[in-house]
Amino acid sequence: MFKGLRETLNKFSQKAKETISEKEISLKDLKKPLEEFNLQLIKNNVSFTVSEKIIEDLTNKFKGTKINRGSLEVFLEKSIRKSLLEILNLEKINLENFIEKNRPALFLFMGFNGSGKTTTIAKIAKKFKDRFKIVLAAGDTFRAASIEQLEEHAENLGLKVIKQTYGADAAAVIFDAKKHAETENLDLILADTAGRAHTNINLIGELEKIIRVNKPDLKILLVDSLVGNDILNQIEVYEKIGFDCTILTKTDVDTRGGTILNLAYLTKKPILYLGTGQDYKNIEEFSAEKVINLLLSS
Ligand SMILES: Nc1nc2c(ncn2[C@@H]2O[C@H](COP(=O)(O)OP(=O)(O)OP(=O)(O)O)[C@@H](O)[C@H]2O)c(=O)[nH]1
Ligand SMILES: [Mg+2]
Repeated sequence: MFKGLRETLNKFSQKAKETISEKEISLKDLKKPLEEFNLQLIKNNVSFTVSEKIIEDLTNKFKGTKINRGSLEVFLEKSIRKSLLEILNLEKINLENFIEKNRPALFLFMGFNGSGKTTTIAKIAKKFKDRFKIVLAAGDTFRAASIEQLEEHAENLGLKVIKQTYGADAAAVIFDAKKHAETENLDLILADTAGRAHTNINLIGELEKIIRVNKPDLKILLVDSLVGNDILNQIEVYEKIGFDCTILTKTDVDTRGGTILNLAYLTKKPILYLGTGQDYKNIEEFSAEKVINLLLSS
């Protein structure tokens, strides 16, 4: 996970030490290593705004001080750790308490095509199904085979799916699921939606209707780790609709790693989970400390 970013962070202080021969190091000696560091961050998908913040943090730490060459590595690691913590230290949501408080809680999964909505619904259902009574809502009435895909997961997990036909009003499907959960005294509704691409204005309108009609308790935005620069556009689209928190998927297949920093810094919203593979068990709770320790490990 986060391989490229991890190597970049790891190598930076090492490289800085190698490049600089002075005994006492000040900011001007670090100019070149910092430039190279910035470039590497960007190469590993860290967006310009975020890399700028990290470089600026380091520069500010160094301003007006001279560091002994021997303590440079420790100094830089500490400074980077602090900068990363500022980015990743997001508000937390305790989902179990949240579900208890909002029973039946409606979670709405949103995100671009292929971002991992349907798979993540199944992973979360599996995680919570022994503790809570769950129903799935087939709110993607648009993409071919999407209902069958959700039904297959439901069958594997022994859960019920509320569905209509393709082309049906997604808001109505989710409304039915909500009513079902209320009558059956269930705890949690996990609602799938169709993948949104920016050109699909009508699908965005559909999403807005789903929200207006069903007032989800939690609107979750799914982002694929491989999204690259398009993350800015995706966040912009969903900020218009509104979302409460995010899930970063496919961290297992992303060799760069910068997306997690972008997601945290650009949304400032809780990251609930990281997707770490295609199996139901491949989902990990997000923890800033864990991610930072991993990023700074060799
Ligand atoms: N390696 C890996 N693959 C994942 C992960 N999450 C989802 N996938 C895969 O990504 C592909 C798309 O996942 P879906 O869950 O269908 O995505 P979706 O957002 O529902 O897609 P649409 O319904 O088409 O918008 C599937 O092949 C999943 O198995 C993950 O964390 N790691
Ligand atoms: Mg889907």
